[in-house]
Amino acid sequence: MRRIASLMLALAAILPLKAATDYIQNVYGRQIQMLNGKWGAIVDQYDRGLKKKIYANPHPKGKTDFYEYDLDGSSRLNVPGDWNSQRQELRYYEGTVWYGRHFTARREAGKRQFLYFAGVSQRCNVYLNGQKLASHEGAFTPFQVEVTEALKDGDNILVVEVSNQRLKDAIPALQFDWWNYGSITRDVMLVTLPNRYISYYQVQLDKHQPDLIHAKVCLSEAVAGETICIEIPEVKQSIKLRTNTDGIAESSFRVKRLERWSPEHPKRYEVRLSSSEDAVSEQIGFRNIEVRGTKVLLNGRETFLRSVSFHEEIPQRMGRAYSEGDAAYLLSEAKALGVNTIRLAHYQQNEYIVREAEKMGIMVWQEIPVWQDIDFGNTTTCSLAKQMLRETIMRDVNRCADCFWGIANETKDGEARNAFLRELLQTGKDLDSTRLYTAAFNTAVWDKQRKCFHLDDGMIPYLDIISINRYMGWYSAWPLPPAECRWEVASEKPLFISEFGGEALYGQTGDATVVSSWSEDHQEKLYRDNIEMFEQIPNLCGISPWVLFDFRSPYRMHPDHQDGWNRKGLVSDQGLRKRAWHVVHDYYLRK
Ligand code: GCB
Repeated sequence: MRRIASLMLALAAILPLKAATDYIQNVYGRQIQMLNGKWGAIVDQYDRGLKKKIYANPHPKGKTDFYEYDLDGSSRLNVPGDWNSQRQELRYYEGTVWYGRHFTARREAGKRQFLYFAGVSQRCNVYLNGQKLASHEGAFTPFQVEVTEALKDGDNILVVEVSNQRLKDAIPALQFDWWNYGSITRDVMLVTLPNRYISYYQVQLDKHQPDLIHAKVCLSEAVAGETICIEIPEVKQSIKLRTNTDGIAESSFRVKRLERWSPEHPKRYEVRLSSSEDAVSEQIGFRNIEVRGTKVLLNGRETFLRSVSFHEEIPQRMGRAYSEGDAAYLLSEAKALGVNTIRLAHYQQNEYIVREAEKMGIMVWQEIPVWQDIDFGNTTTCSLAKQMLRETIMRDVNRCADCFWGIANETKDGEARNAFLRELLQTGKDLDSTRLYTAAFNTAVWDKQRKCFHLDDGMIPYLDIISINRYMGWYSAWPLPPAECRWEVASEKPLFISEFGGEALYGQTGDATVVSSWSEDHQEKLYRDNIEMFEQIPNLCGISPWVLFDFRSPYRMHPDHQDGWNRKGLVSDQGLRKRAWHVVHDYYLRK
C-alpha cells in the first residue's frame, strides 16, 4: 500500500477547534448502523490492488474481460478483529489487506451521513462505491468520513485498503515490544446526524474548584446566535447559551452539592445538550485532578496511584481486544489486583475500555505510541504525533476517569526530541489543560558516588508527573540491597514508577536468586525487593507493575520460556495468577 501523503483529511479541517467542526464525539450515543461482521478480504502482499482497481470491486462486463481480484468471492474476515488471530497464515503478516463489504443504506434528506471507524491498524484508504474518500494514519484513534453525497439509496460497496507495515517515520516506528496486529480492529458504523449537528463538546470541572463547570459546545457549522441548552437534570441545572460567529458556545457555571467522581465513588450525571436541530446526551463525571508539590491530588486529597498496565489484547485468544466484553474482562482482572489507576500501554485503547474504567472507578493514563526510537527530527512525524494526541483528547475529553495524558515512552534526551515533545505538549494543552501530562523515562541511572538514582532529562521541567521505567533485578542487577537504594529524581515533583518487573513462566519453580530461572520464585522475590526499594523514594506518587498479562511480542523468542510471549505478566497467557500477583495485591491492600 502506498504511503498516505495527507495524514487525516477529515480531521485536518477542524484544527485548532476555533471554528465549526465536522468531528463526531460520543458516537455510540448517536443514530448508528453498525457495519461490523464478515467482510471480504484480499491479502495483497505485493500491493497490486490499486492497479487492479480492487477498490471498485470490478467484475467482467464482456466476454473478453477477466478479473483476478474479487472481494465478493473472497474469503471472509471478521470486523472488528485483527487478521493475525483469524488465520494461521496471517499471524506474522505485515502488509496490505483489502477489505470490502456491501451494505444497504438510505440517504436521509436534510441529514449528514458519515462512515465512522473506531480504529484501523495502522493506516488505510477508504473507498465508497469506487470513489476514494479519505485516508487515515494511526492505528489507535477514530476517524470519520463524510458520505452524504457519495452514499447511494440501496446497495453500497465499501472498500478499505489497510496496511500494518512498520515504517521508520511512523508512530510507533520500526521496533516495538508488542504484536503488530493489522486490520480493521475496531467498530465500523454509518452515522446519521442532523444537518447542523453538535460536533464537539467539553463539559468539565474546573481544574481546582469543586463546583465550577466549564462547558464548550461546537456546532458543525459556523453559525452565530444559535441557542444551545445544557441540562444536568439530577442537579436541576439547565442553562441556555448562544453560539458565536464560529458556531461555538461557552459558559462556566456553578453547581451546588455536586458529587465528584472518584475510584471509591464513581458518580456520573446524565448531561443533555441540545440545539435547534440536534440533541445528544451521555453520562459525565466531574473531578479535580492536580499536582501540589510532590503530591497528586484527586478532589483535593492526596492519592497514591495503585496502577497496572495491559495491552489491548486478550491473551487467551492471542488477539486484539475490541468489545465491551473484552473491556470488562481486562478491567475486572485489574480491579481484582486492587488498582485505582490503569496505564493503557502503549497507545490509545478502544473507547469501551475507557468508558468501562470510568464506570468501575479506575483512573486512566492514556498515551500515544511515541515509543523509543521515533524519527524526532522529522516534521511529518511530529505532525502525526500531534494529530494522534488531538484525536485522543477529542474522543475522551469528557471522560473524567482519564486523568493523565502520556506523551512518550522511553525516549532519549536531546534537542530534536525535546522540541518534538514540547510541541506535542503545547498541542495537548491547547485542547485540554485540566489533565496531568507525563512521559515515561528509562534513563534514571545509579550514581555510584552519591549512592542514589538520578535522572537528567530536559523534559522534566515541562511535565506534571515524572514517570520512571526501571527493571531492577531483571535488566539491571542491584547496586546495593534494595532498602539502601536511594532516589533523588525530580525531587520537587511527583515521581511515578511507570514500569518495573521481570519474566516468569507460569508454574515454573526455580532459584529465586537466578534471573535465568524464569521462575515464579524469582519473579516473586523481584517484586518484594522492588517494593522495598520504593519505600526509599520520597516523592513517590504511585507504581505500575509491568504488566498485568503475559502478552504477545515478536521481541520475545526464547524457545522454552517465551516463544513469542513477553512473560512479565502477573497473570499468565491462560489467565492464571502468578505468585507475584499476590505480592502486588497485598501491597495495594496496605496502600
Ligand atoms: C519497557 C517498555 C515496554 C516493554 C518492557 C519490557 O521498558 O516500555 O514496552 O515491554 O520494557 O518488557 O522490556
